Amino acid sequence: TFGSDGAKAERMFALMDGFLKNDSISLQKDILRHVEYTVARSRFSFDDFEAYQALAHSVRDRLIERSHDTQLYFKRKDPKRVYFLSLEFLMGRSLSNSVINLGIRDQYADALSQLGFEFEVLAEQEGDAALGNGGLARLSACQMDSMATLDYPAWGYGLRYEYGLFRQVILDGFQHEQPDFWLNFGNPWETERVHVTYPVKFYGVVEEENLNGEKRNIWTPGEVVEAVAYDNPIPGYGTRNTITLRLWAGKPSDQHDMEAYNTGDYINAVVTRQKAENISSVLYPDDRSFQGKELRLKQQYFFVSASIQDIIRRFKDGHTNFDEFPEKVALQLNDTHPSLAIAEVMRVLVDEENLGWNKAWDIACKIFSFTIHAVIAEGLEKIPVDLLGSLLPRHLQIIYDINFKFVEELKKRIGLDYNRLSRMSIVEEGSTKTIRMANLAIVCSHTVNGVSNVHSELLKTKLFKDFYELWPEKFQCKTNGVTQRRWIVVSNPSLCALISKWLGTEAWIRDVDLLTGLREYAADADLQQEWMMVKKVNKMRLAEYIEAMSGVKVSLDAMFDVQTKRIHEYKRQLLNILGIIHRYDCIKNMEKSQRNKVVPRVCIIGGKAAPGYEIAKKIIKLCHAVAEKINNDDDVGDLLKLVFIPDYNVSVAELVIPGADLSQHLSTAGHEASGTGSMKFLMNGCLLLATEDGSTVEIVEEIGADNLFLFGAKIDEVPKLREEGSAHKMPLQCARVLRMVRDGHFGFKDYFESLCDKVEGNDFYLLGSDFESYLEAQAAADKAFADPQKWTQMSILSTAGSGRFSSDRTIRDYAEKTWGVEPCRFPSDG
Ligand code: GPV
Repeated sequence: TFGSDGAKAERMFALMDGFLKNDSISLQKDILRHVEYTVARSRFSFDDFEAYQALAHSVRDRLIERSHDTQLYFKRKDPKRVYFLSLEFLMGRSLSNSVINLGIRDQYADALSQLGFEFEVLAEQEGDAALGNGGLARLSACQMDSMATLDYPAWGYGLRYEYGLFRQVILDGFQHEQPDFWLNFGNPWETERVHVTYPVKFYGVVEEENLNGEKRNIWTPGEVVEAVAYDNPIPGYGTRNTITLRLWAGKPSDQHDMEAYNTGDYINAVVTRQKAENISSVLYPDDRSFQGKELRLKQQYFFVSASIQDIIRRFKDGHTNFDEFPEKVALQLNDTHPSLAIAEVMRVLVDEENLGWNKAWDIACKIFSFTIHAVIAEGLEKIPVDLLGSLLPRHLQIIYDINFKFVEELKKRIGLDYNRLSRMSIVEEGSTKTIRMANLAIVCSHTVNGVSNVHSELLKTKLFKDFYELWPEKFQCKTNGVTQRRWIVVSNPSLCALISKWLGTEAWIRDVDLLTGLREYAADADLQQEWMMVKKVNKMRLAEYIEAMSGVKVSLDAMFDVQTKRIHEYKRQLLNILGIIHRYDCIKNMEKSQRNKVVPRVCIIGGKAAPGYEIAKKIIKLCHAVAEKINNDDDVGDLLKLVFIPDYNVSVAELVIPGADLSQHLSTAGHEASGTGSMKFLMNGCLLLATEDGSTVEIVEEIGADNLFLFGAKIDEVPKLREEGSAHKMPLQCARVLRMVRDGHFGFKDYFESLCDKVEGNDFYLLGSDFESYLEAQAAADKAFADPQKWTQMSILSTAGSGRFSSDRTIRDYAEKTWGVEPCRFPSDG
């Protein structure tokens, strides 16, 4: 290739006229060239969507230049790289984020307006890349942005699902799921790497062979699927570095089934081959629950195997000695989903590289780190041994071997404490024998991370207590964070401009701790005035959206009160709805003359329920039933509105979060590992109403308990309250509200019965016992909102205190304390 031939490369680069230019005329030319040659619209009749496509392609060209520079530079410097393995990435849209990180948003806006287009309008044409479920998946996306911005030599690896997270459609108040075929109109951001492909093996048999006196395991697969790489550029902000998110898709393999062609059944052979593509076709929509499906296990191994092969190929391109592997490679496991990587690395090192077990294990233990997002043991992945043994026979053997050696070692350390040994074993004996993936990950990883302080403590004292006692040094905390690039700069441009104006610099976009500089102006009347204006503009945008979606007109003077996140019992959207019914009931029963004291509210709820999660679906229906009643009650008018925002996703979040006055985070204490939505609201100057759970505890440390509304049982009070069970008195107001639901005040009384039963039964999530405290916090919020100055000051202090919750801080911490990687910055000023 000419890459090695300097003179030839120089000449070609000269022919290309150097890098692409970013002045207005060059941008216009590039966009038009893509209209003509990429989108292929005749000169020139093209609509907004086609203009978006051409625009996106011109941005991609610039991203590709930077990716090339970055990868060549990494190759030359050969730093230790970190590989972030995750089955889910919730990227959302790429256009605005890309041009902002490239530093050419204004140039593009100008070029487009010269062509008669508006940047914002074209940006709205883009669909979301929703290759994930919720918090865990969006965290991966934020962390990719931070890894790029902080110049870490990082790669993301995942699966290129053809169908992302289902679209939520509401019919008659019920959730329906529709497929998200997001690739229908093409994906201008990705590049298919037709030559970056690897065979991934499944099924078959393992036989022991004796090769010159050495025993070796030979795995003859029953099926081979080819993995092909699709690269998605992730540009850093204020740097030329652009890293890659490499997603794998299934392709039929040439090695597979050639026999079938020879038997004459040509048509069937082709059809069978086509099935290979199914492997990456659809994202599992079940958040936090483990289903044990074969296809899911196939997906996990498929992306893990392709990624490991890719990583080893890159390592071998320049290194021959595997002793250097841990100096060049850090593998981060995003939850247990990719933890088969451990068995796969062992298989490759032992069976293919012939390193011998001990050496291979030594290497494996130096490269893996593991972050767990779960709080309770019930949700942890346990793979039935039968399933694993049939799909991946060699991996099952390897896991048994790992476990055997681990348990032997353990016996030496702790003696024959069989209870403890069986709790810690990677293999769980029982009616169905299973592999505990979290135990496998802990045994092999050098670091086990929790995602907030309280979560990390919980791992040490409850979930993985036995392991903590054995290896206290493995356990770390990496409190989650979100990227201020997307959650302020992209989604809230007016707030972004206001912050930069008052801080006198845009440096906070890379150095978020500078936001604390806003504290000194929190009481400044001018800033407060401007701050309120920004919120108003964002509320206006949101109000327009609400009206378009639901037909409900909302007043901008009302408090916009938002709870958006996946629907889960532990997140207690039901508590919110019961509180709204209570509010409605109070207004109805109030003297007319008293009503002017009521702080008007627009309650906004949004989020998807897993398709098989009945209770969550009932909560969505209840929300609609209550909304129907309230919104059509002229007697209540603007004092109270309730709207459900359908199909909550990243781009809807970008609209909703800046427009919120108050946001609710109601998890029963001890159930939310961290929570990251709250951080986005906090950055946008939105006040929180929350339980003292997950990362909220740390938010309180940063902004002070006076600047948010806390309520409810604390983490250590929960077990006792549960023990007392239904013995604790159901507060009257709560009972009254439930009675209204049971009596059919909102229709569908039979359908809602089981929801009410849960609260009035054992009330596992403590809605009853937290109810009064919840109402008090709501009253405190009303009172604060009635005083705009006070409210605005609290709002400014929220943004000012949000710096700690940037994913930049999280990623720097990972790089320094877990991965041992250093920045590797392409030498230029971005
Ligand atoms: I386990 N999380 C998630 O989104 N999906 C899961 O399957 C599991 C956890 C979430 C946690 O619930 C949040 O508290 C946390 O902020 C987020 O992961 C990122 O760590």
